[in-house]
Amino acid sequence: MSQLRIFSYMPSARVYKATIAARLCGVDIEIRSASSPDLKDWLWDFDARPLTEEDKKNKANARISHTGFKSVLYKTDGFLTAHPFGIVPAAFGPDGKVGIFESNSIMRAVARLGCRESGIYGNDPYTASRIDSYLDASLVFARDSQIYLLALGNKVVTREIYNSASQAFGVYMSAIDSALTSDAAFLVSDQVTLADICFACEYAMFSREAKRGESLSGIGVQPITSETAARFPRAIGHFEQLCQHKAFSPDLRGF
Ligand SMILES: N[C@@H](CCC(=O)N[C@@H](CS)C(=O)NCC(=O)O)C(=O)O
Repeated sequence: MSQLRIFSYMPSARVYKATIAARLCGVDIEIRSASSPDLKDWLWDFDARPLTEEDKKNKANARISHTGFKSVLYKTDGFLTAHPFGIVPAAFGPDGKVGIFESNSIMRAVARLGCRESGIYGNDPYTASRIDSYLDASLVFARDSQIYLLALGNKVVTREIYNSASQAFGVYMSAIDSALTSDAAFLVSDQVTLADICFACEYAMFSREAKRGESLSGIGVQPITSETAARFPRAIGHFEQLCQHKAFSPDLRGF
């Protein structure tokens, strides 16, 4: 039996946070997934699976979606007890009772389950807390990033949403860039930590905006990431190096 089960759509850079961490600290994760459009045809549960005709008749599980999905989603009571916010990625402990939500917390769970010597969650309370600081700051950026990416995907992006995402991206990337001074190879310590994993996955997710050139030119703007290597050379250099790392490359090679 795996140590952690994650239910999500795939591909998902949110899930990559956990899979990269798992490679670094030796945790066995099971991933149950389908493509994002197909997840509406799945039962959202610890024992997630494609819906049967019988499941579709059970309206008690039919819930109004709220973020990133437009249709009804079939979430069981057990799923919502374990996951009160009803979102994916949704991780579960082996008995299916303990739900862990938010991709950063799922990644933390992996680090806690894994071998401590890996050092990916720091080796003392100060370093671990500094890693948490990066994860919290990344989640603040991720909120603006998600609003922008969903608006682009739904072809409803406005100048206001674009400007807000652009500002959030600038603040986030400036901080990452300035943390990576010439003698700092990683964000927090002298090795890869959850802070680096989170940054790499958030940047990978955000960079998908460049694929929505049509929606962006429709409001007369360029992708926010178009000048990014010149604006944030150390942050982008770090991202590129992480993409080559053997724990990251199976997931992030394509970025
Ligand atoms: N900040 C969360 C974001 C998760 C999230 O917003 N998930 C959305 C899909 S992108 C969801 O599951 N929505 C379920 C619904 O709409 O009911 C994370 O990093 O895990």
